[in-house]
Amino acid sequence: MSRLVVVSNRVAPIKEGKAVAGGLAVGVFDALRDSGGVWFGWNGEVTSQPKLVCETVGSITYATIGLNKRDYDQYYRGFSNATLWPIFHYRIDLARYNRDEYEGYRRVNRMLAEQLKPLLQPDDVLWIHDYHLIPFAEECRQLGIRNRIGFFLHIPFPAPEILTAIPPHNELLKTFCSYDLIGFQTEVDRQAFEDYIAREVRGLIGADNAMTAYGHDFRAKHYPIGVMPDEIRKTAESYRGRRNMIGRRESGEPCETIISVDRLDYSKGLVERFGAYEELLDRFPEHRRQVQFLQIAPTSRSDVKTYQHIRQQLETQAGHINGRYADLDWMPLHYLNKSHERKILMGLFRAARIGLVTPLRDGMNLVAKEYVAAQNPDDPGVLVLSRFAGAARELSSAVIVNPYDRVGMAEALDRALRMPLEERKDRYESMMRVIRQNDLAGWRDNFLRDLRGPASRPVLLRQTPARAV
Ligand code: GDG
Repeated sequence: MSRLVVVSNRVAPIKEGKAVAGGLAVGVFDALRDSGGVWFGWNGEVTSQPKLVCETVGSITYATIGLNKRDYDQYYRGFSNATLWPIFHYRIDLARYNRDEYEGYRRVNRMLAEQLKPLLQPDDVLWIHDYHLIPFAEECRQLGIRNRIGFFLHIPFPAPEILTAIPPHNELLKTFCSYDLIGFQTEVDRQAFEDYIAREVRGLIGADNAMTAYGHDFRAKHYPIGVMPDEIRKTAESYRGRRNMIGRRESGEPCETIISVDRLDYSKGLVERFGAYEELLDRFPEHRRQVQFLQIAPTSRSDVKTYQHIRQQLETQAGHINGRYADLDWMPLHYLNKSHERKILMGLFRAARIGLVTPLRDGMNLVAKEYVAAQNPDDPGVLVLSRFAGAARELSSAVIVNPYDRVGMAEALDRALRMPLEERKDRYESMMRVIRQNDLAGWRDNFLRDLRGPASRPVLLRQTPARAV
């Protein structure tokens, strides 16, 4: 089997024999170990003199490099996280566009491709991850790299009307079409991409996910990312930590727990969620003192301005809810900005009666799948899930909510808190069937099988006339 070369914005620091952290790292790690290969990307450091460092552990070489301050500001904080992230999450209102930052984004992609080139062998297969690296294949082609290159987008792909708000959208999408295979989380995302290719570029849409645009033949398909349900269940079962931290009031009397775990990000809908919880306590007084809400939200991208703003907003809201409802022995809302060990999270998921996952937009949302996989099959909790999470396409047996509907979310929480055991079990079993079917290994193997398979030969099915501008 040909070697695999994985390129992602950040490379997870992995040492042999040690547990690896998140879902993506585990999925990619197993594929790299099986075929041998290279994991290449930014080491997370900002330094004046970046230097490529290669470290080989077993069959995997970790090749990492720092970024200088200008590259970090323009490529990472700028175009990636202040333009692409908000626009791909439908938040044009939070996006800014700066031409220098876009130039920086292109420059860093070129620099990364140049650094990777000497490490490549002729039959290596390259798998590039996420929105930071959209032009990466184009830069590789410019350098004469002819290897098979695939890309997986972890975040949503927006409808063309939103995407075209990015001034160089055409140039950006042209570079996107240099990949041999483009993977999306859901069919909705793939369809949005196809709409752009058909309407804006007059590309050719063929059978079997094949497309031709800007003179390139490629395929675009959806591959929903999954989790490892058995590992999660074992971890959750074995967690014997401070179980009393949830499920009890100070007085020792039992109460139900609602849990949410998200990076502190405006796309995750935390402000709307806090509002819905307040509405629950307001509208359904019988739940007061009987329920507590645990929100774990480790900070992320704290040097991007919009992230500082949302943090202040949430602190005010949390203080307001606790000030209004807390009692001597009952704190309605526990809001923690710290990250926690994975085994603690899985144990908390299992102990919580409700998993509340309500992003305003999310590529997939692994927390939704992790919460379900961690449950006790004999007494499972209820997943309350936003219709705007990619996971809602598969987990249709969750209680599906619209995160913009504060009262509707409060009613859904009330319903979930009262849900009888039989209904909870039915919903859990139906969700587990999907979670097992589309697990993390399946996601990775399906993508790599298609990437290593025969090259795309598009058949013309439809070509849309050019739009009047
Ligand atoms: C992007 C897309 C897509 C969270 N807090 C802690 C912690 N986590 C873990 C969760 C979960 C992961 O981080 C978060 O994954 P999500 O999928 O929920 O969200 P993003 O970080 O935005 O990920 C998303 C994903 O890529 C994969 O394709 O699903 O749509 O936005 O695994 O459990 N882990 C630990 N401590 C924490 O405090 N250990």
